[in-house]
Amino acid sequence: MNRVYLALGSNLADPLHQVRNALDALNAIPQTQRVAVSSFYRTPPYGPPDQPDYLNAAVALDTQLTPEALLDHTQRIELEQGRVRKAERWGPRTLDLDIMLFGEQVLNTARLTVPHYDMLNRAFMLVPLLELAPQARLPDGRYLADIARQLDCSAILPW
Ligand code: PH2
Ligand code: MG
Ligand code: MG
Repeated sequence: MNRVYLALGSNLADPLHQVRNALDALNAIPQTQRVAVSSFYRTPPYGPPDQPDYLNAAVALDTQLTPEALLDHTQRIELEQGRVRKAERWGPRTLDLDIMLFGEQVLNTARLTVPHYDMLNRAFMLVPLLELAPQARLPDGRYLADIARQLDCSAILPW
């Protein structure tokens, strides 16, 4: 069994509806229990500025699935909720489900980089995760709270 932290993001097609649907869908993943859900945050876009603000949140799961099997489910849920992959980097999306941490595992495969490759630069990922797990650490032992302290978290507001 591994404790997993997912980042949820949405800035199209009624983000609150998207995230609520996603939480229901996450509940139905086999061999997986949803342990906790963070508050919902309103965050300015990181990347191209000409897009709506995001709803961001974090979810803790306990799973017996492999990382790839869990990724199959999160990608299926993204597609079921109308996700269309576009060329634009960091562009708007109906639903983004990213694996931030998967137990203490470090993965660098064609499909998956864990810990999430850019989470240490993203207050919109760290603030919700730290709400669920203030003591959370990277596989190398560093505390995420220490990293978040270096970031500007002032634009991470309640939804
Ligand atoms: N996701 C992105 C790009 N930019 N900005 C915010 N505020 N929140 C996100 O979830 C986000 C983003 C690509 O995954
Ligand atoms: Mg993402
Ligand atoms: Mg993603």
